[in-house]
Amino acid sequence: MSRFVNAAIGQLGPIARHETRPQVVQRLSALMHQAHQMGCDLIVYPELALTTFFPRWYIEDPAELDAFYEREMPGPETQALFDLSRQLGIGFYIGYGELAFEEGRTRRYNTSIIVDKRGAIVGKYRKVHLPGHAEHEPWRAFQHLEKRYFEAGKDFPVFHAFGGVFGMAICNDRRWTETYREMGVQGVEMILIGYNTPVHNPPAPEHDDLSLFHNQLVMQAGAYQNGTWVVGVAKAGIEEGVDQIGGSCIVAPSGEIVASCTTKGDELALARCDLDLCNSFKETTFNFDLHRQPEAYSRLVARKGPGLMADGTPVPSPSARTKDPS
Ligand code: CDT
Repeated sequence: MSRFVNAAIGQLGPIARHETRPQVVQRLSALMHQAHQMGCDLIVYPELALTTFFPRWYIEDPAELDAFYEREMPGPETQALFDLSRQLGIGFYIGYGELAFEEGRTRRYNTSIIVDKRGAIVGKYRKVHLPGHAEHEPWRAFQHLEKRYFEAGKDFPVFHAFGGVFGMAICNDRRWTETYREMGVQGVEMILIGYNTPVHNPPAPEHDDLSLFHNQLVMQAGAYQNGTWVVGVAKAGIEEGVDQIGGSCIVAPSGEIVASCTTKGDELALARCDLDLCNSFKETTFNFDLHRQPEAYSRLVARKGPGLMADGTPVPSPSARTKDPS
């Protein structure tokens, strides 16, 4: 049996700070038209795909900050993309800054949605792993203020869409084993991930040369270890002076990359993804019901970090560790 989903990567090049939603929606629409012409069921866009990656700035004026968020989805400036989706019969994933009013106050999330071929939202996800920092750190070449500008999401739901089980993650989430496993135990067959990843990470410049390697490493491992497709999509190129990686790709449940972008601009890449390719992984090596041992994993949810060692003593922080003189 085969269940094919023709999936397109809708990679974006940079979005300047002055670019408007209608301008961006036009670029997204051009990619959607191309994907439709290529017979795609689904196009995947990046994280925060409607604006520049604004957490790189410390913004003090609340009105200026709020302008980067969507109050409704679809809203007046994004409705055209939903209309095109319905007209062409193609679904999409997109990331955006969400401004919500919940439990008596305004909340901000780094959010993504899956939209089906009729232009209807079938799933929403709020980024769980928010990287960076909450306070202004002027020593950095640029800020990464996601911890200031967003609240963390609380779970990794999966959704029935495109004839299979779909999940979502956003950028930094893709580096965490737990992201994939949480959806893996819900039977996920395709995980859609948008990202904005600067080549340079100010606290760890020694990782800069490895940024593309790490991008592939985590998505390939996540796909294989959970027997799922993974579609990773960048906003790439030099955006407001910050160089962001490309490396958008589609990873099969085998862990193999089957399609990838080659530029750092607006670019389409596609693959014919058979969701039933997940089966042999989910039924053999990663048959969770047969082989997982949750009773041995209790620390995973009981604590955040190293905590105590088996003998009850605290684990020293990495930088406090000294070599045993013996
Ligand atoms: N957008 C986002 O989550 N970016 C982070 C940069 C962190 S620096 C390693 C990422 O994990 O790609």
